[in-house]
Amino acid sequence: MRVYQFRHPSKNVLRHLKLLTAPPEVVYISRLDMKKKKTYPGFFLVFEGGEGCGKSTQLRKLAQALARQSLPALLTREPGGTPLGKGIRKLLLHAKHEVSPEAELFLYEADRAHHVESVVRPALARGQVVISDRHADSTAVYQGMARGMRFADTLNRIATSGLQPDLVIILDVPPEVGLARVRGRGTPDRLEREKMAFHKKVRKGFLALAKKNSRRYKVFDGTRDPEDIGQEIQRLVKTRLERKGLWPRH
Ligand code: ATM
Repeated sequence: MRVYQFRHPSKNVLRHLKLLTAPPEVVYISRLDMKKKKTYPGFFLVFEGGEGCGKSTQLRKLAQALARQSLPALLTREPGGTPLGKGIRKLLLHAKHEVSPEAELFLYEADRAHHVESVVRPALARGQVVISDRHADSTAVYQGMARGMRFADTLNRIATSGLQPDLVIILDVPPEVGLARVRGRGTPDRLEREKMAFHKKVRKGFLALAKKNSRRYKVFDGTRDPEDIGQEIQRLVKTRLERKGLWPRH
């Protein structure tokens, strides 16, 4: 059994408990991001953005371009990248009943924990390129920044066990534009039905993340011609894969 605790206990506390070192079954959240970080030979790429930003189109284009270079990528998504996740996705997006903000946060993290452990980490360990339609930054933004759930980042660190994407591509569109695109697709899901103010916070949240780390996050204007965006994304990804020795394929 693992026990999660925020900080490593001080020497005084350990002495008081008559322990020389901290019990091994305790996982310290403050240290989680050091665990296994960047030790995989694969490449983890994530697409993020608000509703109707064009993620699916760009993800497909990139996967096709990589396949042409004999570099097949593993395409996956959150929520819903595993059989368990598919059930969670249904609960989250199409529930007829109310979902409390806390339950919503835990369901996204449950999907993520299982997805990272059973799909993403094994593929990265095999040296594959993994492309995920959304990951932890969606929780940081939707549940953390837009809903105001203070523990979103902490729970993300538990669910991902410190795994961080090599590159996050954010497709940025004004919510008015994105929601108009989505409306044309049929019945809006639970999150698409949120107020405009919520969607504005989501957009602001993604841009704020990108500002903090300009190496990991790249923002593309999602209102531009999808062909042009696709070409730019392919160039960027090629450079990053070259740096990691994954392009060209040997
Ligand atoms: P997609 O439709 O892009 O797959 O995303 C599902 C929804 O789940 C999306 N909102 N809508 N509509 C964003 C939302 N979401 C979160 O709120 N938190 C998360 O952690 C993730 C992964 C998605």
